[in-house]
Amino acid sequence: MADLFSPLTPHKQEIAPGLTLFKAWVNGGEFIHTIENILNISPLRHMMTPMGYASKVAMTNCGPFGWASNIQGYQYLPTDPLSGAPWPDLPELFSKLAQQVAAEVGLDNFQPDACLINKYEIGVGMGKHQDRDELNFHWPIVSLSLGLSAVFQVSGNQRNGKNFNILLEDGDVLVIHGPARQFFHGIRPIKADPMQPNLHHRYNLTFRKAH
Ligand code: MD3
Ligand code: FE
Repeated sequence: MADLFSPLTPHKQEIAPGLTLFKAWVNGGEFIHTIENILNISPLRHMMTPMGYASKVAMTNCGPFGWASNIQGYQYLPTDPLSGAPWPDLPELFSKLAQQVAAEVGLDNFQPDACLINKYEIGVGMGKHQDRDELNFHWPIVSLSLGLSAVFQVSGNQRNGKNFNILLEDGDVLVIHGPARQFFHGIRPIKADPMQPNLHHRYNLTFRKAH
């Protein structure tokens, strides 16, 4: 019998046209070692924003291109500004997941060339924004959530539109494409989970095609 303690069955849920949530799609633990290998090469850092303050979310990248922010603005770069070396390779574990879930929403041949890794400590969120630094909005953004849960807020094509809240839990994958691709979205400050006192943060991986 299903009870509160049974793991959730993986399932696909269309929240809105272009916004598809894949609940409990992966075993989050299987990704952590791979992420740690990346962080040893390109460590997490608090990037400066064009507004002149350090971002509260810690970030790094892997893949041919990495998203970077500084006082000048945002851009995709082929090398890590901290080392001058190329970003760590995009692991096959990541690119296969991104390609498989994109195919589930009818987008064949999605080959991400950028993976942004965001780390949220408790109390940290991300303000409302659009993702528009990529060349071709035909391609989706595939997001993987790991660790602590987050409340993701999306308000359609207007920053101040009506908010829709979506819970993103460990192992959930969200695919954003088509009419949702330029939706405004943000992350509410992360809360500790009294049921999982050993969890202290959340990771989010976004797979993108920058070029
Ligand atoms: C909906 N990251 O890195 S991922 C980002 O959880 C970002 O770290 C959040 O927003 C995070 O830019 C949310 C899910 C996501 C990503 C891009 C979207 C949802 C989106 C673009 C349009 C609409
Ligand atoms: Fe975003």
